[in-house]
Amino acid sequence: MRKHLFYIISLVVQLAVAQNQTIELQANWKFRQTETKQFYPAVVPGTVHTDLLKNKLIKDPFFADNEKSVQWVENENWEYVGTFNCDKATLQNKHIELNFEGLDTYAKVYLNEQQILDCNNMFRTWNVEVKKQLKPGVNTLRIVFESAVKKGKSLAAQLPYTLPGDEKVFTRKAQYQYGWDWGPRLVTCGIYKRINLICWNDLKLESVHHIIKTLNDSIAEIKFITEIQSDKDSVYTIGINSFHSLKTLPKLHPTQNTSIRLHKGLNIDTFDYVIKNPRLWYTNGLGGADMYWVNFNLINKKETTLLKHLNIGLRKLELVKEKDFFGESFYFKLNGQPLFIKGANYIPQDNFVSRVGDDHYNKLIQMTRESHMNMLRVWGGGIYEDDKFYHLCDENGILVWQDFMFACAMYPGDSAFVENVKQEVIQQVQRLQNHPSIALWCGNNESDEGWHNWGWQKQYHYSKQDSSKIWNDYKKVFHEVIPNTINILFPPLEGVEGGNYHSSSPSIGWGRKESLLQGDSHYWGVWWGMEPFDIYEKKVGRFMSEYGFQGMPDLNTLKAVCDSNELHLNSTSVKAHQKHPTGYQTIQTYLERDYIVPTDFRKYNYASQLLQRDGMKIAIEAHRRAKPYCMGTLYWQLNDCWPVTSWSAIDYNNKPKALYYETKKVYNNIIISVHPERNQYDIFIVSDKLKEEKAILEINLKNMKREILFHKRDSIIVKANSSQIYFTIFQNEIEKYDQNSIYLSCQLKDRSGAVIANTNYCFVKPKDLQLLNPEIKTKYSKENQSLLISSKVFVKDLYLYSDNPLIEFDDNFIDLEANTIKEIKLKSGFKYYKDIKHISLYDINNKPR
Ligand code: BMA
Repeated sequence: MRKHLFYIISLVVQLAVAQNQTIELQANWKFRQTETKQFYPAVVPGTVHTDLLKNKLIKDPFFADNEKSVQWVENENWEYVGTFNCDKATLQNKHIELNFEGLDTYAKVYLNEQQILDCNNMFRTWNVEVKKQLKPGVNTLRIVFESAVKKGKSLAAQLPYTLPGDEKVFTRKAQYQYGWDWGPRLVTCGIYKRINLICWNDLKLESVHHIIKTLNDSIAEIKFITEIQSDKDSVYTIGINSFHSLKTLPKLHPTQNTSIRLHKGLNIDTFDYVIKNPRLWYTNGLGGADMYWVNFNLINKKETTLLKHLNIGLRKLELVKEKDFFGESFYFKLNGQPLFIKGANYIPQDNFVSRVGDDHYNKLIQMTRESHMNMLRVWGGGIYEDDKFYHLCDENGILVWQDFMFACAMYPGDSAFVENVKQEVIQQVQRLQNHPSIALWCGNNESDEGWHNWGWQKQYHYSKQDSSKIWNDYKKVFHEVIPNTINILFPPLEGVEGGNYHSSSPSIGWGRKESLLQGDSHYWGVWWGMEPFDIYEKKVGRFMSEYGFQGMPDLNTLKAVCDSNELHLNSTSVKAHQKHPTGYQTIQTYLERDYIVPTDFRKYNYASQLLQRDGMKIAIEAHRRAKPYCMGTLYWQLNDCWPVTSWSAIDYNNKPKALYYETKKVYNNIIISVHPERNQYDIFIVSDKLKEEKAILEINLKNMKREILFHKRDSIIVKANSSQIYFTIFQNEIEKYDQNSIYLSCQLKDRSGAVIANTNYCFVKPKDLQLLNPEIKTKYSKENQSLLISSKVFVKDLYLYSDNPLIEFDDNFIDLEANTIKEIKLKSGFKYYKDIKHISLYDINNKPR
């Protein structure tokens, strides 16, 4: 049946070809540095750096410290020339447009030597009518990119003061390209997205967006708003139909036809559409992310032409900001129910985003789903992501907190800049608002916090007038232009509290106590403030949108960018792949607090990942336990844009770090969390489920040989959407034993005995644990493509690894209980199982070298 549906859709698409056609422009591209003679072949979409690399004109900027040697590229201007054929049939169309999905950034575009465009914003798309300039046969497109760094500097020089963020803030371009504390400085340029040729005759549907007017179990009333370009005054019939995307049996909802009168030019029309008994869209972990496929058809007697196809999800999402006893709440309600947010901050997947393909998006969003996240925050120093990203988030029930692309700086407020931002906002909001995943629009990352807390006024010697001008410019962009533009496009709905715009993240800087009482918080006392991990237990705000700690990437990822003799902490290459000014020292200081610090590089890498995991586990559990005071946790950061030691859970090659495996556990719908209080340990169970659950709680105090020193077993009911203490064990019970060689094992089981949640809690720091020699036994099961691992004693943090990067595990950095068998599946690379090796905490505590 599914196949059948695709036939219907593709038939409609074929008919559509007669009317409207969008074809990716296929041209032969070459490029050169302006004012030089030699052209080289180029790849579009692409960037100047990737083209220079392909032509062996620069070294790989990701390898060793090559980044330094390519800095000259940003100061040059670059020219791209593409030739393409245009046949007579194409030229017969009444309208032919060139559509540039993305040009980075200052670009003058010439078609057959006539200038057709002057672009200044990487985040906008550009459409030009080119029927007049096109000719039959060979046509030439020439695009000249001016150095964004030079242009930014010249704009900066026109102001009487320096803006924090320097030249980058004048250019609407991904800010991380200028270097970040996890990314290299690679200020690139180029045709980084597709160029399309759009041909049409009578009418063209420019955009469709929708507003859900009513939504309940029996009815969804939707208002579609269309923008249609018409070539003449005429009357048409538009038919809307939809399919529910049930995996097995798509259900067709009947077509609803409306007759409309179009005038020559741009027409804005609205269409009401009703779906009976709708299936609502829910986030990952709470039910299906049900979607509807909606078609807009042009109907005349002879044929039906598809004008537009879109996927929508039916959900009601509210951001609830309500004054309360403590301050002000900040949480989301999904379809009427408070929703605890679990996720991470997302940055671009590469410094050269044209290299990020469908497989990268698929893999990363799959990993996001598998780790039980229900939100990603697309951080403001990167890019508005590709459509593919949002489609995957829709389908997987991952909400998106979407920052506008401004970060950690102050921006100009002149009319040209503000108008440019306004056009960017219109385009991006229109492009993305249809996605059910879009939860929130946020003005910027940490600009408000920076202005109020980072001492810029002193650092840049601002006069009173400078200060008020800069702050007024800020307010113009983030308090007026952006929210007003969103409101015009999508007026807030009746019955939905709050808006879906938040001017800056965090609401208040982490140094101020109010930051934990209202709004969203970035807590950086750990890492930037060097505070111990335990402080996370106290510093819990209403919605924790950033906090984090660094860990090294998978060793194979580092090996791929370092010569083998460089694999040590003092090497140029390893240092080059750390962008925080005191990054390695900070890791070292925290390591010394909790671990015996290994000198062997692999063990150091392993320990750094454990350390990062420990910190995040403490933070996440504290946030979840504090529900409903705290209603969200997004750690910094999900991923990387190059191979680097950073705060990420998943490295540049999509290899999971210890933190990623922990996320799979600690973001589960139900978790057990042990919380030390003065003379006792409280056992919390946190549930994000919408229904209560009967379960059995088992608490066992064990020694390293799994002998049980204390035992408790209780039938309990885990309350829906709750955090509660279910048991307390007192210090005097623990003190009977040597605390270095015991651990508390807590398990929650369902009635059949299957484990729903479990955790092991140690009473001393990892460096003080007295572990026994594990003598690990491993069996390989060909049938299950898995490893069966066992040991006679408790094994802490067993890490399986291989020099072969093809091998991937479904779990790792695990605790192995004595005399039990743990099965670890190989997600890929099983045939190389013989290459698998392991280390565990024992190897660090007992053989530190
Ligand atoms: C956060 C982010 C980034 C930065 C990270 C780590 O505040 O917004 O600017 O990379 O801290 O320092």
